[in-house]
Amino acid sequence: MDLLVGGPTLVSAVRWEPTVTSTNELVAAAGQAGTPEGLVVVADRQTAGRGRRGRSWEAPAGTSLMLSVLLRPSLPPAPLPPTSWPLLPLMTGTAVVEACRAVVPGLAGRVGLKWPNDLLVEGVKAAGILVESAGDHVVVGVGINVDWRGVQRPDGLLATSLAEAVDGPVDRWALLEALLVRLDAGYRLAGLDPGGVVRRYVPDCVTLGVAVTAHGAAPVTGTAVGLTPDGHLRIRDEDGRDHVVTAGDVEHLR
Ligand code: BT5
Repeated sequence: MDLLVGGPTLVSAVRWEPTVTSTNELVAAAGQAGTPEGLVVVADRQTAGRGRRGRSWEAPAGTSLMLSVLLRPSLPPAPLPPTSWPLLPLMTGTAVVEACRAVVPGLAGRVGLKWPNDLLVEGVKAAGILVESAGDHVVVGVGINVDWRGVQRPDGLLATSLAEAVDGPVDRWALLEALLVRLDAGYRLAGLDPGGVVRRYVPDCVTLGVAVTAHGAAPVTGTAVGLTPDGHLRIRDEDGRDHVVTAGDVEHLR
């Protein structure tokens, strides 16, 4: 189903699909084929949903909001040089947390972002973000567990959903609209003021001030003390030395 929307200016078309392999895969293919910026693909079910670093994203059919947006950040009206593209996951995280709070008021004060961009509700993951780029396009993928009440969840998965958190229904389509509006605004602001992406992200980042281990080639343990202007995580070890972590997985130790 294709429909045009007149609201957010970033969005050129929203395509809703019952089942796809991965919305990121579809939108990346559209990006390769020269589709203009602003295509949004939303799916009810993914058979090969992707997480970061080759991991998978799993969600029972019809219970989640799973979408990908095609961006061409080097083109006007929101020119964002490739050096600033790493800010896009943080910008997306801010849009996700703000949209969740706006549509589900009961979440206020209980949601936050684990660096770089997992949405946690009281410490448990409820949404993930996967930003992938190739050539001159970027695919922003978002998966939000909307209502998993009474639903058989994937084996062994520690996850929650927005509806479980507030013990009440959550409108998926209101959440989609709220998210697209905020992605649009965040993207435009990122083009105008890349430094503002990190400033807007910091208040929602629950990793800051926490004892963490960053798992990478050389694991680093210490306290997450801040972010660099590029959005990288600064960890201070027990000897008072600062380490800058640019990517990878961070474990909250308490
Ligand atoms: C992410 O990866 O969190 C990025 C997830 C992005 C998913 C969206 S859905 C729409 C778009 N199309 C795609 O194909 N992907 C994007 P990562 O940080 O690597 O987390 C993956 C890990 O989270 C998995 O290894 C599981 O442990 C866990 N996980 C998988 N599904 C989950 C879910 N629904 N809720 C919470 N945790 C989940």
